[in-house]
Amino acid sequence: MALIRIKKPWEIPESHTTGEHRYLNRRKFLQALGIGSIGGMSLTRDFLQAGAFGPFDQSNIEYSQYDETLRDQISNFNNFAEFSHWNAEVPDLTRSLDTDSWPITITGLVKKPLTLEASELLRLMDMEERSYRFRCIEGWSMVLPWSGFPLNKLLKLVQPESNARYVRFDSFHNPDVAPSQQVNDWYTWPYTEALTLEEAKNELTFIASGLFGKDLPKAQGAPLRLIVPWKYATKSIKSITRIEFTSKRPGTFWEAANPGVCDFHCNVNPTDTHANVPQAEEILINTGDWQTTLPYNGYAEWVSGLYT
Ligand SMILES: Nc1nc2c(c(=O)[nH]1)N[C@H]1C(S)=C(S)[C@@H](COP(=O)(O)O)O[C@H]1N2
Ligand SMILES: [Mo]
Repeated sequence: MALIRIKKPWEIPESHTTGEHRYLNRRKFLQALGIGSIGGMSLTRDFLQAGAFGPFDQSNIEYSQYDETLRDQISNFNNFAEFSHWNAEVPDLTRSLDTDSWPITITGLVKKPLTLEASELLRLMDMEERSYRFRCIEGWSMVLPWSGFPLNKLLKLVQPESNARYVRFDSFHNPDVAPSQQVNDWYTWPYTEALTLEEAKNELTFIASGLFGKDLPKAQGAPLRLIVPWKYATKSIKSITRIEFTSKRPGTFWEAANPGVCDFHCNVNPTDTHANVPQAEEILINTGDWQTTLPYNGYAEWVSGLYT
């Protein structure tokens, strides 16, 4: 498939991209910066204690008490509730997820519903690479080079009906593979997210199949995930199995699990406080600098019109 490089006004210079090595070691970086013991860590801890991500064992977040080896393991750190609340465990646990054969259903209020393998869908699309800011509600951010295609291209393929107003995305439900789906019965599985149709059509809204020029790691949402750069990373649902066009607003995973985490839109907003975490600043993983969080994560010019 062709990889097209198109310069867009919202593009971030290459030099600002978070390096792969540094990205993979983001937890270690936070520790090296002293964040593991003082500022950011307590910020994270307060946040977690506020129950933002649901009930779990608090002892799991005391990274600093573990030895170097374990800290190295922690360096792979991904939020993936299906596998573990301990983000460090996620990369290992995702190994048993079979992403080779991955049917995706696109259904609901569309003229041309589709069910096909993720790999077949990718063959239908021209691939692009896009560096976007990625900002979690926990207060970390990075600039990551995703590859994939704009969701808008898929919309053109399936042709939403005139009464379609929302797009719902479901992740997988497979308790045999995902341990939290066996035990965390306070959650409603699958992890599900949604956008308005207008948000889905925005040129920034992206379906990613790769990162740093390689296939997405399983812990990162292989084979296909959503990337919505002006919203908190929570909205960027991983390992999509189903996309449904609806007339009524779908509920989302976090609205059901803990409404304090995010509202439906979950747009990056520096004036918000989410679950006791003020959102005015963020730590940039590759430099360790704190920087001011921008409205809509810096993409206001291209998306604020959606909300007027
Ligand atoms: N299916 C699924 N998608 C998900 C999540 C999840 O738990 N399950 N977590 C979200 C949250 S809160 C974040 S911060 C990002 C983390 O993405 P990363 O591991 O690629 O950094 O994925 C989002 N997508
Ligand atoms: Mo997150």
